[in-house]
Amino acid sequence: MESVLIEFENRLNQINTIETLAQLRSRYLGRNGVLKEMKTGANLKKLTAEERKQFGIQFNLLKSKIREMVENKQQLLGQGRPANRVDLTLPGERSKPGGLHPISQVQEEVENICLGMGFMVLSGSEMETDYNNFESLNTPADHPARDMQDTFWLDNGKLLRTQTSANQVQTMKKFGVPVRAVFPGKCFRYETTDATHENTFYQMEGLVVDENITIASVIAVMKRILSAVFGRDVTVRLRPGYFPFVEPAFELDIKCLICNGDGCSGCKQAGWLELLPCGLVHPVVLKNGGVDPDKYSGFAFGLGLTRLAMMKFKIPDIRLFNSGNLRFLEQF
Ligand code: FA5
Repeated sequence: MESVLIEFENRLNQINTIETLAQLRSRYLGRNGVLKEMKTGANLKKLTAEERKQFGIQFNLLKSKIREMVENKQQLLGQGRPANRVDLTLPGERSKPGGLHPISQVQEEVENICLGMGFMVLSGSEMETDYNNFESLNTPADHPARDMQDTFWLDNGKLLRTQTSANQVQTMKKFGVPVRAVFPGKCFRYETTDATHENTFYQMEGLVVDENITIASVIAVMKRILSAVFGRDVTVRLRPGYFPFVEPAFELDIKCLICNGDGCSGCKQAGWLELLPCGLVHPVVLKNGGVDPDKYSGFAFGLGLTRLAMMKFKIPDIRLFNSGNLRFLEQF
């Protein structure tokens, strides 16, 4: 047995291609190879039972040694197991470039339009204090208007902001007046979802405080934003609204661009979609921001960015945006 191993080793040492290695392997381990011959050779019959047992043990050792040496040599020649092999004949793998989420695209577009009108673009915190989200906005704890926005309260006493208005007073305090800023961001409400309501959605707040600001100023800005986003004038309607932090308050609805006002699932058959409430900043809020309401006035609006993306891309169900559905997202 030892002589077989030595002879095999000598031959193996001379091998330097994978083809000749395969030939050597077959010569020793193949169906009619050296080892098979040893096992079935006539001499084996002459051995006693004990000698045959010893032969079997030695034979198996030899076989596994030869296998091991072949495998090592294979590795050495750069042709290891299939998993390690690089098959240059296979087609290449294409990497799919990612893209901006449709809401991010619309957000970026509106930010650029507002930057062009001289607004600063600010960001706020998604976790807010009760004071910033409600109290400072003329909405104390017992105010019924709190019921308009069901809130996710956190164990630490804070909340997930229900509206980007939470940044109004903070902005006035930080930058003083005159000030002209937009603050886009994610908002959260503990409410049942449907085709136009999500529990996590985006708004973009606009705030301008200066001398001689009137309701005409906010209407002009809102119209300018919408016609720039849609590349044409879109049909809107203004109706009285109510928010404790603006007076007077208005609701701006957009005529549904999916059904052109005929009624569809995207506007819940109304033909109109609530998009952009606004109003003149309440004197109490100006005071909370350290601003003199006798000298200054301001306007604020709360653009529903996710609903704007619905109208821009004609998406009939708001829930698709957060679905993580790649077949939906890959279209943008
Ligand atoms: C507010 O959140 C006020 N902070 C807006 C505001 C700002 C008023 C400044 C006056 C002055 P409202 O809850 O209506 O208001 O939300 C504003 C817009 O956000 C809605 O018109 C809508 O476009 C969007 N929105 C509100 N709730 C949801 C929701 N659950 N899912 C998707 N979009 C929503």
